[in-house]
Amino acid sequence: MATTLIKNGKVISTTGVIAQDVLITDEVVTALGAPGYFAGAEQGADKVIDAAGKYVIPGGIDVHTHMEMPFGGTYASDTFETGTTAAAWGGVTTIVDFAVQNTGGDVQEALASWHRKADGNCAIDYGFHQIIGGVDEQSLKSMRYLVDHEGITSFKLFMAYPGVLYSDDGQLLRAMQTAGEIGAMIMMHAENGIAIDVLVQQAVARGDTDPRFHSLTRPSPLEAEATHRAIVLSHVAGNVPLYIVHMSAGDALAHVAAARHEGRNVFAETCPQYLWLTLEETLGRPGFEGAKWVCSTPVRSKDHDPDYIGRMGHGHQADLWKGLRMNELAVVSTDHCPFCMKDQKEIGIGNFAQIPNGIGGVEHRMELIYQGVVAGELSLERWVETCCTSPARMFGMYPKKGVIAPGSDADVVVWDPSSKTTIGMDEPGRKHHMNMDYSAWEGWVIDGKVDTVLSRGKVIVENDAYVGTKGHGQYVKRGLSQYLV
Ligand code: DUC
Ligand code: ZN
Ligand code: ZN
Repeated sequence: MATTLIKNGKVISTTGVIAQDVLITDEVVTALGAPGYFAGAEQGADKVIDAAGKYVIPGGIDVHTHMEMPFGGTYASDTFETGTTAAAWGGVTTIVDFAVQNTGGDVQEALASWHRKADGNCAIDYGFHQIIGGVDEQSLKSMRYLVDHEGITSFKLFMAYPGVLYSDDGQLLRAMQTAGEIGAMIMMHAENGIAIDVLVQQAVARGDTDPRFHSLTRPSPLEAEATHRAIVLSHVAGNVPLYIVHMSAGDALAHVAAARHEGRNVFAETCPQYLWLTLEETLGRPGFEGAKWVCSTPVRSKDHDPDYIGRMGHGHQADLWKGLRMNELAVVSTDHCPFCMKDQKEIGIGNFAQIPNGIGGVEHRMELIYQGVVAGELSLERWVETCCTSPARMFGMYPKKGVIAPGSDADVVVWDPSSKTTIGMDEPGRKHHMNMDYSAWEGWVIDGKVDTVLSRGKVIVENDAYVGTKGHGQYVKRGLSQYLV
């Protein structure tokens, strides 16, 4: 029996910041006590972590990653080993990755192949959502099987990428009806892919091939329209739980806010790239450099689109931060889908439509959203809620994950608010552990730093070193969402 004591820290939960010591026995939290309460146990403890001046938070949970995903003619460059190790460096102790069924493929075989990629390779715990790339009798049957037997209770559908992962409205409705029968969550990539493909073809024909046209051919009204359509379909299917992924636009968010106001089971996530980055500063850089930030949904203009009448007279980012404060956006994930510039993003030189879509960020979410706390956009409690607790509740992992409480997995991060983190790889001292040849956040300086990370009671990051092991991470079978009335 191994005992770990974390003393003198301030424990942050969704409801407050409290000076408390945390006692861990083997893999679970066994008790929280007033400072000094466990002084008697300190002598016999196997490890004592002094968190004086630091915050103690539940391990981060990133519910949207794509390790080794085949996409855009190549593969996401992080393996489960490299990606989960980078996640650990960033204070993340659980990821939920997407197993992919392509059109015509078998769902259960797809899931088995994801298990093969992850099994024995992960530094931290992991679960899976299932992408349904082809809605038919067989895949609908498999959805039931996955809920009943595999601990997979959420299914992603695509309104974008016609001919690749796209489902039409009838297919979306059928999958939603099945989800309603089994209590599962539908996760939606909400962009009108049919209209986007027309705009892309027209732009390329005009010779508008620079990376910035990736965003300009996916205007926010087409995210808003798809979001609204998904909400209507989930309503018609019987108030089926719907979670819009990687929301980037204020006009799309307005539909989520309205549906939530009506009491529907509609939820959404956003990602750090939409909260902090703009089209002008990223995709709009000269030459091909903008390819680094090609992802979908796209990073948007600092102002609302020129022909969009801003609801509040400011840009998408302000709407998204406000949405996070108001719980219109419940979760921050990363949509971690890394590609190197060399040989991967470069596929799209001369044609933005060929650039593999994705940004790597699993390592930096906790840091970048903490920066929102420093900037006055969020409270400390809401930081923990959107990055740790709500992801666990939304996807059926609470209270095993997402909280520091007796009986919970001892997934804990000690966070140092008085240090700084400089993200990037171009200079010594900068932080970057993902398997990419660039950082989307090069040179960003964050007030705060991951100090120590424990995964199920085992220290995996301390003293600026990764001390975990490949294969420590276990598969997490998930229950139904705990966010429903
Ligand atoms: N968006 C991305 O940017 N990459 C992977 C899939 C997706 O929907
Ligand atoms: Zn998507
Ligand atoms: Zn994704």
